[in-house]
Amino acid sequence: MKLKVTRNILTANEKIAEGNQKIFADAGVFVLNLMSSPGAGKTTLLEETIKRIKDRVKVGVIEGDIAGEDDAIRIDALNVPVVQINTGGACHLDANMISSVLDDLPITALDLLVIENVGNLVCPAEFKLGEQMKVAVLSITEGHDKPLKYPVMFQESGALVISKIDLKPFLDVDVEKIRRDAVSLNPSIRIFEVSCKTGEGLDAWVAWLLTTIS
Ligand SMILES: Nc1nc2c(ncn2[C@@H]2O[C@H](COP(=O)(O)OP(=O)(O)O)[C@@H](O)[C@H]2O)c(=O)[nH]1
Ligand SMILES: [Mg+2]
Repeated sequence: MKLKVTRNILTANEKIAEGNQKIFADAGVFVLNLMSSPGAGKTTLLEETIKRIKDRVKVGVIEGDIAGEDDAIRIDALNVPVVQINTGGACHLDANMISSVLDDLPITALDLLVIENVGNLVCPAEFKLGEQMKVAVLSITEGHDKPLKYPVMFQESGALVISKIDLKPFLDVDVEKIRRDAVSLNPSIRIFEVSCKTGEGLDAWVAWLLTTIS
């Protein structure tokens, strides 16, 4: 019975996600769903990415958090349109939450809409929002065992950003294993190693992003 209920929820979500997808396609905006566990560096990556592309690409952001407006305030400081969703307890965004804020963004004027999902390595990957692509961020402080322990996010994502590589000297982490396991789960996944602290790897990530959304 519980399984059936879960399936019904996912089916209902998918219908709304299809509606969102059509709105995004009609508006000509590329939508990216950014996912990771809390603190992996999603907002920092988004800030550094926006700084590098905002002269060339019109970017908008939807921030998802259980509570608080901190991330929206950080993005607002970069002068790009941003809406904060507070899920009030839910550990992921769903398509209905996205649908309900679309009127608050200038969708037709945007080239790229990034949705920063609620920090969680499990649930966000299971709920389609109407995005064209999911991107997973995994910081090396989380350990190299995470792709195989939490496979769905890595299977669903078009790209994996391995973040905080400036911390490598301080950790016993096998970054090659993260790469190997991510590819074993998803042979077509694109992998980037970045540090938002030193800027290492950001050029390659930004170049790929610009090509992907154009
Ligand atoms: N050393 C280091 N710290 C980082 C890096 N990226 C983010 N952080 C730090 O990680 C913490 C969480 O970052 P945040 O972007 O808020 O993560 P989010 O919860 O995934 O959005 C903050 O203290 C950031 O300064 C990085 O590349 N290197
Ligand atoms: Mg954040």
